[in-house]
Formats: sequence, C-alpha cells, structure tokens
Amino acid sequence: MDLSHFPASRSAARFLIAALLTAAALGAHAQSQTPLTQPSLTGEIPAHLEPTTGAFDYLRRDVMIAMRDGVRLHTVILVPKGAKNAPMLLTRTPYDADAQTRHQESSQLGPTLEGYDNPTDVVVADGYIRVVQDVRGKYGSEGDYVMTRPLRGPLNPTPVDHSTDTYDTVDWLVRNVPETNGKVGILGISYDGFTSAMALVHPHPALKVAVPMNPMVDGWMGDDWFHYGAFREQNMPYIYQQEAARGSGAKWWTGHLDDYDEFMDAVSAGALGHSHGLEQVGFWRKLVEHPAYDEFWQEQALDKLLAKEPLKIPLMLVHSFWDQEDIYGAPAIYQALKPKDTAGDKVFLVLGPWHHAQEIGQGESLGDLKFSSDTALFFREHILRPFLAQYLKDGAPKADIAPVMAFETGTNRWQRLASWPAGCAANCSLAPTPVYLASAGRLTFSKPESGEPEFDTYVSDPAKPVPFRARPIQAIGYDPNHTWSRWLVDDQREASGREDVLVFTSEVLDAPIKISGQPIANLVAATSGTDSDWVVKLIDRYPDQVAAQAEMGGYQLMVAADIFRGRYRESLQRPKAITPNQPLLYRFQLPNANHVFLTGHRIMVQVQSSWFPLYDRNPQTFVPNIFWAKPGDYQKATERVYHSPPQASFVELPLVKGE
Ligand code: PG9
Repeated sequence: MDLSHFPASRSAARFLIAALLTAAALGAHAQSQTPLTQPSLTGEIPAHLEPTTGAFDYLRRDVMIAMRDGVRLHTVILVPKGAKNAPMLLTRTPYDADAQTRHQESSQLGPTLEGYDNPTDVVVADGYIRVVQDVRGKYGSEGDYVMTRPLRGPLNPTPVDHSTDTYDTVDWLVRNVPETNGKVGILGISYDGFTSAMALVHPHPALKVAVPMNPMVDGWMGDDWFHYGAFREQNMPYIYQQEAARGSGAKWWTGHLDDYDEFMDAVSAGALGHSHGLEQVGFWRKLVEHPAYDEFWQEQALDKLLAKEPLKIPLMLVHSFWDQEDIYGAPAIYQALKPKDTAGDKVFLVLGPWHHAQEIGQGESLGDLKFSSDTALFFREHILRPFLAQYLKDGAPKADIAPVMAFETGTNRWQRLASWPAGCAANCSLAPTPVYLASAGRLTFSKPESGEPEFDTYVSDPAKPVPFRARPIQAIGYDPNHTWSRWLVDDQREASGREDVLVFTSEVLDAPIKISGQPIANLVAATSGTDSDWVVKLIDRYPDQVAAQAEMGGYQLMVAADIFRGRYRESLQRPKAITPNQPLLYRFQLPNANHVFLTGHRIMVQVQSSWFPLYDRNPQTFVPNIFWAKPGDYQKATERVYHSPPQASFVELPLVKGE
C-alpha cells in the first residue's frame, strides 16, 4: 500500500497502519462468523435532500396554508436575504407555483423568477417578498379545481372562492412571515389576473393594492372561450391539459401539423372533443351545455360582479391592444369600476401596444411593428414600480402616474389621460363618426348615395373557411418558435385577396386620423342561410412603400377586429334562426384602440364570415347547438353586405377631434 499520501508524521503513519491491520483482522473474523450472502447495496438517493443554499440571495419556504374549510394550499415564499419590513407580492395561479418560482435553478432571485407572471425587475429592485400559490385543486394544493371558480353564490354553493382563499392566505402571510411590513399586493396575468381581480371582493385589510394584468373577465363576451358566441376552439387543448389532471401530466394529442386540417377533419368542436374523451372533463361539459350568454356566463362575468361591490383598494388594470387571449377583460373592469372612483384615486388603467402578457417581456416590437422604445420596460420601470411602491413600501412617495397611461400607436408615444376613452389630455373631444362601406370597395366619410349598387356579395363556404392566419396554422403555444402571440398583427393582405372577403378602402389620408376607444361595427347584411358569423376588421393600410421600414410597404394591420355569431342578433341569451335573404342590422363593439392612421395611410375595413380554426365554423344552417352540428348542416351561403342610403353599413369610429 502506498502511504505517501497519508499524514506525514511518523507517529500518525504508525497509528494508521495499526488501524488498518485491526480493521483487516475484524473483517476476517466477521467473514468467518457470517454465512455467505449477497453483498448489500443501499440506494444512493437520500429520502430528503436538504439543499445547501448558503450562497443564495434569497430564502425559499414551501408551506401549506390552511383555508377556512380546512383545505391547504401550497404556497412558495421567496424572501430576499436580509429582508426586514419588506412588502409581499402575491400571485395565485393554476400554472404551478413551483415552476413559476424555479424558472432557472439559480442562486439569485432574479433568474429564479424570470418568466411567466413575474415583472422580475420590479420584484428584485424593490426587495419584495415574492409569494406564489397554487389555487385549490392544482399542483401542490389540496381541494377541488373548478375553472375560474365563480364567486360564492348561485354558481358556487361552497363556502369558498378565490376571494376567501386570498383573504385567508393574506391573513396567514402577515402573521407568519417575520420579514414583512404587513402589506400585501396581489398581481398576475390572464388567469392570474382573474384571481387578482377576484381579490377585490371583501379584501383583507392587509391587502393594499391589486394589479390584474390581461385578466380573463367574461369568457363569453370576448375573452378566452367565446367572442360574441363564436367558440374559440383552438383552446380545447388548454381545457384538456388544465383539467384532465391535477398537475401537468395530461397532453392533448393531434395527428396533424396544421390545426386547420385537424378542426376540418373533426367537423364540429363537439365531435373533436368526443374523439379526445373531453366529456370526462367538467368544464368541457359546462361549455357545451352553455353556448349562449345565459345565467351561467352572466353570473360569473367579473366586471358585472365587481360593479356590485364597494371599491376598497386601489387597482391598476393592465391591457394589451393586441391581446390574443383576453382582449375584453381589463377595459371591461375599468368601465365597471371607474364610476365608483369618485375621488379619482383608486382605479388606474394602462393600455400598451402589446400581445397578451408582453408587458413583462420586451416591448420594443410586436411582430413587424416597431415602437421606437421598449414600451414594456417603460411600463415596469415608470408605471408599475412606483405604483406598487406607493401602496406597499413604507415611506415611498406618491407615484407620478396619470389615472390612464395609454400608448398611442401609429405615433408611438405614451399619453397621460384622466380617463378612458379620452383621446388626449386636454382640448380635444371624442366624436363618434361613421366611416361608410361603399360600392366599388370604397370606404368614405360621406353617406352612400342612391343610384350606386346596393350591396356587395360573396359566398361563404364552410368547406373552405377563411383561415385566421397563414397556413399551416400552429396550435396555441408560447415557445420561441410559436407565433400565436402575435397573430393579431399579422398582415391581412392574404385575406384581402380572397373571393369570400369583402374589402373597403379609403382614399389616401392627407392628414392623420386619430381614434381612441371602441369602434362599433354596424353591418347591414343578409345571408341565404339561417345562421351566419360576421367578422369585421378595422385595418390601417400602410403606404405602398415605407421608407423607414421596407417590409411594412402595403401592410394591412388590424387595429380592432371581432367576430359576431348571427344567431345572437336579437338576444345574446336566446339564439334565433336568421330569416334568409333579409337585410338585418348586426351591431357590435370592437376591441379598444388608441391609434393614429398617419398621413399617407388608408383606412380599410374587411368583412368575412369565418375566422378558422381559432373560431369554430358556423354551419350556416340554424341548429340548436353548434357544438353538435352534423356534416350535412354545413352549407354554403350567399352573403350580402349592404351600402345603400337606407341600409348603410359603417364602422363608427371613436374619432378624436381638435387635439
Ligand atoms: N388566457 C389564459 C386563460 C385565462 C383564464 C382562463 C383560461 C385561460 C391564460 O393565459 O391564463
């Protein structure tokens, strides 16, 4: 044996040799005593590994917090090391609190949080204690999961909802996190924006501020599930994955590259769901039972519910103009709550040029659109950060932000506004102004005249629905190779070349035109069928050549667009067959815009009858429930869009005058 590596001193070497000899003797003895057996080999993975986190700049605590009904919710608390009197920022999520607090395995809080839902720079810079909780029934939390669980009441007979769970959580946090100053803010995006808004109902006294970003508010009117009754069938995998398992185990399967083919082959959304066993999932059964705007939807529309509650804590609603998922929610809550804010110090609104959730990422561009600066960084640094600090950090100054901070697209500048819609800070007014669809593809500010052709026509064929974007159409996804997030800014040029899309274009503008608020589609249309969808798209048509950005030459940018299911023309609650070939008025609001059509641009309106496969196909034959339409129900229809003096179709623009 080479002892050269052992202790240098002689006595130590002697001691070591003696010890080795003794051990060998003992080993020989043991061998002679015991019968021959297999050598034992124990598992090497410890029952529990205690991470050594001495180098970390934060402490992590995983706790189970008991709610009033005894159900315990898994909650991750990340405390910056050395924190004292620090405020807490809470998010309540169905998307895995563990994953949201382990985006990267890092010893630093920033990279750990970087990702969904976390305005990381604000959290880190201002030393917040970050708290992320699994909602009941998902991931580490106990209890039953219900999709966007309604408030206690007719739809929820249990004693618990997101408002009570927030209350109980906040109560526990202020008693059990020694590093806190006792002030809690809640924020989150989308679903987590919904849970943040739910926290406004009977808030705990320690809850000082809420920031619902891109919240899901009314699943039927214009957020995730339907838009005016047209079903967003590309969300079916989401429903499956969200409810087929408590964790992330369930994956939707497909046999197609192109979602267009997948949904065409299935025929109806109901049939596709059935082929995937989706009826095992509770929320899917509710969806297919409630295709109309009945009590089920009305009684969980959060804007309507919040309108009935006292306004107790300040909130900032964050909205994205090109939100591909929840384009309805934030402005709807704003409209519901603003009248209650008599002192003007509680309801704040931010409107940015973003896709869903882009405000926590890069905000210099969206698709081909460029905004001249990082608008998302500006939001976080100059709007969100001081706003949160004002209510949560001891001694922080009042934030220097206006009640409405709105980015003006086209000119690319932030505006400070007193309310929404307002158009400008002073000396201007909003004048709802119709821009008329006219014959020969014209769009004019003057009413159509008699003697012109009375309508334009096209054939809507459910066998060839208009794709909502260029094929092959990806499934919804958020990886870097997914472009779903930016589809609302896709160039509409391809659609405008189709026989089944009507296009109306203004003259080249010789002065800028500014709109601020919700344009309203006012379509006088007839169908040869007994049901029909109507899609109206308000578009900024760029000049044929754009000097500063060549790829924008002739670009057709949607500024506001939506779909309306014709059967709900008279009542959103009770669908009715359409009388064939009769010109009828379809009037519906488009999403909010704060946009300048610049000199040299044109205003364009496109009309079509499908937006597939984001929205399910209307069979164009009236059936009681489109989820269960049969192949034979899908029929071609001849559509007419009228532009005669007594039957003028137009888009009412929220025009800003006199700025
Ligand atoms: N838009 C997603 C969603 C919200 C609420 C319900 C269902 C889906 C989300 O991003 O969370």
